[in-house]
Amino acid sequence: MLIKKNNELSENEVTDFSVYHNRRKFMKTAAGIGIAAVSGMPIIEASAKTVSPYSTDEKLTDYKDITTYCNFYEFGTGKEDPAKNAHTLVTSPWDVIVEGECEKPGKYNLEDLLKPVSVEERIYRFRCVEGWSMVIPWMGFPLADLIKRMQPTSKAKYVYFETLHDPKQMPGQRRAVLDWPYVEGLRMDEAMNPLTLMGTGIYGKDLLNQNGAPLRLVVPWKYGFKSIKSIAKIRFSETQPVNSWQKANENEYGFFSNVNPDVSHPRWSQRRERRIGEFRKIKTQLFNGYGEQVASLYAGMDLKKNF
Ligand SMILES: Nc1nc2c(c(=O)[nH]1)N[C@H]1C(S)=C(S)[C@@H](COP(=O)(O)O)O[C@H]1N2
Ligand SMILES: [Mo]
Repeated sequence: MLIKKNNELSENEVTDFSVYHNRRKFMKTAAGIGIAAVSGMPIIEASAKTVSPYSTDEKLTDYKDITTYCNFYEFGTGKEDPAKNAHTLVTSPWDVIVEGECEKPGKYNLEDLLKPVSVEERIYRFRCVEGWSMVIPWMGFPLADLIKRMQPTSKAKYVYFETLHDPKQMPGQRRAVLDWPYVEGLRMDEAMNPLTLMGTGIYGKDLLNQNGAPLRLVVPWKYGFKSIKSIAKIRFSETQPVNSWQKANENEYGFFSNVNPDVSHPRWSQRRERRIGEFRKIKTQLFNGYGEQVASLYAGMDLKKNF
């Protein structure tokens, strides 16, 4: 079962950066030697190939910060609420309903859904619309792998996602903070982009409930709220879905929500961001720095209108 790949590190290894980085270096070198021994290639060149071209080498955010400074309104609106409250969520067994415009709709057990995928590590910048950011070593697989298996029809123009709706397990859903369940959507080309991940873990371990276990979306060039947690339903649709934050306030939150320092939130600037764990602010980059991979998706679009 490939989801186990997330469990390679023990708890105390995970909290220690140097061990984590050394292990990564060791893995790279070991893989490099293996390839070099077979092919006679220089070790450095061979080992470089084992690093995901999509990963940033910026300083990682602390595991503790990633798992205690969270947004997950199903477990409260405070940043520290999800880590305290999310233990009531039962993530195994877990089903994902796939429906709409595809050839393989159905109710899938998560283990079956994950069996054919290979989980890999991707270190991404993650920018929240509120102005903070993190650098997170995700475990996951490209959403495109899952979409292809579901064989979307030619009518499938968007992919819609829904979080589990169960106020017994998610006490925040007893209050009308948002229109539950939390929903999100991507245009098909955004969903198929190789950067878009289905996240299953962080720092080589399975996701904790507060980070969206057992399965969440990770879209690194968009504001954090697009990365919907604890996904229980996926629908292929012909029409553009309305996401939760858009429903809550369409003047402040749009469908695309691409990270863009030139488009202010009506109540604050998006020019700068604070990395969690650091004090200084840094400049926010267009598409969160992933323009090379995704700018072409929006060619000819007015990004001020399509915010
Ligand atoms: N179901 C659900 N998904 C959600 C949210 C939420 O409240 N509910 N919050 C979003 C927001 S605003 C952000 S910034 C990220 C936060 O992810 P993290 O807490 O794992 O860093 O999750 C997103 N996904
Ligand atoms: Mo957010």
